[in-house]
Amino acid sequence: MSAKKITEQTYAFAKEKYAEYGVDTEKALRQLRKISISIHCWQGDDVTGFENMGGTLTDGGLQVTGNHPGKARTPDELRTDLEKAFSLIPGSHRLNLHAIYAETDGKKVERNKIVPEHFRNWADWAKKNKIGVDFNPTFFAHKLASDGFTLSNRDKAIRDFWIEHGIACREIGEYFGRRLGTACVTNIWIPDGYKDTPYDRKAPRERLKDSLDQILKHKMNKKFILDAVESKLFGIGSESYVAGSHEFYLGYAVKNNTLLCLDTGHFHPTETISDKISSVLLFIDELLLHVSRGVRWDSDHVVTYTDDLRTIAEELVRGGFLERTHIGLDYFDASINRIAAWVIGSRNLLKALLGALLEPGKILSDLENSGNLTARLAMFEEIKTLPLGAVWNYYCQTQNCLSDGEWFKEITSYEKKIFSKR
Ligand code: RNT
Ligand code: ZN
Repeated sequence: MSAKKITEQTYAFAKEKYAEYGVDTEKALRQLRKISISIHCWQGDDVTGFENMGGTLTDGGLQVTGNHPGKARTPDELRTDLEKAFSLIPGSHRLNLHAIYAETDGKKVERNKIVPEHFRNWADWAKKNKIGVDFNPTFFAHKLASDGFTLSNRDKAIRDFWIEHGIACREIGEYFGRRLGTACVTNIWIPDGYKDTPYDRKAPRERLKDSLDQILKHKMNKKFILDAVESKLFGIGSESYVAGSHEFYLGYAVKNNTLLCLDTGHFHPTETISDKISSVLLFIDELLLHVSRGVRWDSDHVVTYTDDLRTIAEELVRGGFLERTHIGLDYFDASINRIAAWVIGSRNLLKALLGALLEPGKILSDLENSGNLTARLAMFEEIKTLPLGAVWNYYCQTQNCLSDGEWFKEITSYEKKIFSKR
């Protein structure tokens, strides 16, 4: 039997099996097709960007480790690698870009002076490939971030530089939204904080609030740009205090009607963001997720198919939150093939979402509401081994994408053909 036929037949059996639980697999696949995840460009070059071509990440609290060959060194290399990754991820997805990926034609352009023109190649490429773009100002890897403070710096000149950068980036976000006809989520994350215990926790937060107010003062059309703010608990060099904490940004987002970004790595190690989703969405309109995987700390490992990931997906589906949530990936592992890293994380995220869409929600909620908690537990455990893989592979096939067991061969041959020459 051909591989295609096997996939179709195993799907047919899986469909029947799910139907026994009242689950319509066709409906789940239609819903999955509508989900676009925002794939982070920075996995392709270890968060280096093009300001200092051939360089590495310095100054500002992010750490990439590993030296697997094949790192993209130029915008064209990065785009070619992204095309390969996109071709191995079923469905249509978005690209998440950072300001340091500006193309300035070899000229040194300060971050507070970047303009949409520096992103024209990206926009052309996205348009051609029918990909929406999300954007991020880069408040790290810069000499004016080297004392650990940007928007909350006590030096007004430094603060102003970063405020100007934030404003410039919103213009660029709006440009992407207009050109591509899909709102560009423009997310602010800053590394600001202290390595050791501060005396004054208040002043940096007051300055941060004021800087954000200045950046976001100019109202822009939400059809083109959606502003988001991202908190953090600690970072490298900011172990004791981070100005932009969770409470800070939750309050900021509620008060100023911005999106809130929850990064899975930015909380205490036993704290999960899945439990936060249904709370914060009672008070804010839309959410941005940075799906990552911390190992012991915010280590930004490639997203794997963990309980943590599945619970996030389940919360989004059960709560009916998919429409109000922008799902992005955020990790960087330089010790393995970078295209595979994109593909593995993205496919896992989609698989988790498919699993959540295939939950027998009616049965589970009836059991819960009738107080039959023993049967609820039994059902939770039983459905873990339903044939999700068969539905997933069928989905890949219908999206003209290679299924599990097939896609990795493409990575091996790309590595031989392209990476070996870099
Ligand atoms: C850092 C934040 C932030 C970055 C990217 C590169 O801890 O998670 O989102 O990872 O902007
Ligand atoms: Zn993040």
